[in-house]
Amino acid sequence: MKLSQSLLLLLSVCCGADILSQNGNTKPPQALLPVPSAAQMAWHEMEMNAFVHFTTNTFTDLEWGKGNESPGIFNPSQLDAGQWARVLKETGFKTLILTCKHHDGFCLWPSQHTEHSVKNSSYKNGKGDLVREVSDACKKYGLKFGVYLSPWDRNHAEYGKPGYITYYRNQLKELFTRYGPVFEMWFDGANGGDGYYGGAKEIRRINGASYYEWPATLSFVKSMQPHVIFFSDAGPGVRWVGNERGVAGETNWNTISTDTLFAGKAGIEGLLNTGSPDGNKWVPAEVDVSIRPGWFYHAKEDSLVKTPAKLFDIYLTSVGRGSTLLLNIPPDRRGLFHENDIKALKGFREILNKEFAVNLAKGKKVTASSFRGKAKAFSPANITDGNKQTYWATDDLVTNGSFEIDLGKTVTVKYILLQEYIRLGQRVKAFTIDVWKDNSWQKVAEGATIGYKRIIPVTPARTNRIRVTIVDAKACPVISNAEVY
Ligand code: FUL
Repeated sequence: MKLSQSLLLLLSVCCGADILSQNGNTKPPQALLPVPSAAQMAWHEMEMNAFVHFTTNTFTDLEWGKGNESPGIFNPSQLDAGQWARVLKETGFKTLILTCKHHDGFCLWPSQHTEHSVKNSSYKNGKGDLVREVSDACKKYGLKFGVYLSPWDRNHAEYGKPGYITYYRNQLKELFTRYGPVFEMWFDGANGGDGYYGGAKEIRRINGASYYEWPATLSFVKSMQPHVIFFSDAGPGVRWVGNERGVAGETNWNTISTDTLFAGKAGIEGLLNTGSPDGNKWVPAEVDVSIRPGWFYHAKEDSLVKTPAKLFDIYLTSVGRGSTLLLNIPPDRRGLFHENDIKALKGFREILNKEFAVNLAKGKKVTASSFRGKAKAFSPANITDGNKQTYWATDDLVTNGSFEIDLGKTVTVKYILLQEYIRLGQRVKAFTIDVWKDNSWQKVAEGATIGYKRIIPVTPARTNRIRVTIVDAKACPVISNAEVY
């Protein structure tokens, strides 16, 4: 080791931050656990996913089918899964999650374990397989495919008894071995109550914490497809956001302790909405919301499709708060996305394209209160370089600091977008944003968490400089990106 290197090493140790490696280079910050898995990281980057609710409910006008529906009523006249996938692709969605079986128990694929499926429907004279058509359409349009298989089954005679668990796993086996990769598996929290149950027509209650033997079921699915992400209130892949209005917590931690959580547990909505800063697992919130009041298509809701402006608001309270949006678009009785829904999706896309047309911070000069080991690898220039793999970081003991973006000219600013490099954990606990105006810094926003992505709308301000201050963080801040619109 050269003298200068030993001096540097000594200095950094004396300062309480051993951030130099043997060769004198500054080491990157250590990961602050928990951190996302590779599959969770890919899920964060999807940002916009689509849900498709379709079953006999579409033909009975119900939201929760009772389980006594005749399969014969399922008869979409012009079904075109290619239309769904094309519209979703064109409007910026990355995936499609299909209700292969909802609470009524009707299966959209010809399962060999029940008669309550498309094989006894009028659709294609019983020769149809919707799961096949939808997974094929997803492949054709480059969308990832996901499945919803309701644990609660109001049709099945053995629901509530051990035999149903075997049935449920047999169905998972069909879905996970026949249709190619499944990126996400949805386990709904609505469980137990009255139903047809093979003709018993009674109320059946189950213990949500133990009945389904989830650990064994999940390992069984993982043995078939190791990369699948599991959604439920308790994850383990992603968690419910605690409401169906499209709103993630303004403070939104990707971390939560799941020890006492299970799907459907009452009274946990608040916790699911915000997560917890000291949570011991990485289980980010997914924002599921429907484009219509109901999850299934009802003609009487044709005039109640959410407007493009409302969808944009939801985007800001989901993706803009570090979550992933899961927007439901229910096909109508023809088996097509309705014209009004398509119009709303296209209008939503136009707003996104317009509001986020030009990133005013791209490639602009950034200075910071300090940066890690004064090394270029961690310099504030990484924040505007357009590369999400590079980041600004401070020394280990420095858990606050600020950076300033020089926009080069005076412009009108409406949104500031920030991203932490979450591969090293979620860190920021408090931040403020100021704009330079009338020869002083003026605070335009403050918040707690940033996470994968935070988009902060501000009252439009004319300025040429923006300052972001990390007021407090769990460990040295690690910021990969800032954009200004
Ligand atoms: C809920 C279900 O009961 C709704 O019908 C819908 O599927 C929604 C996504 O989850 O818990």
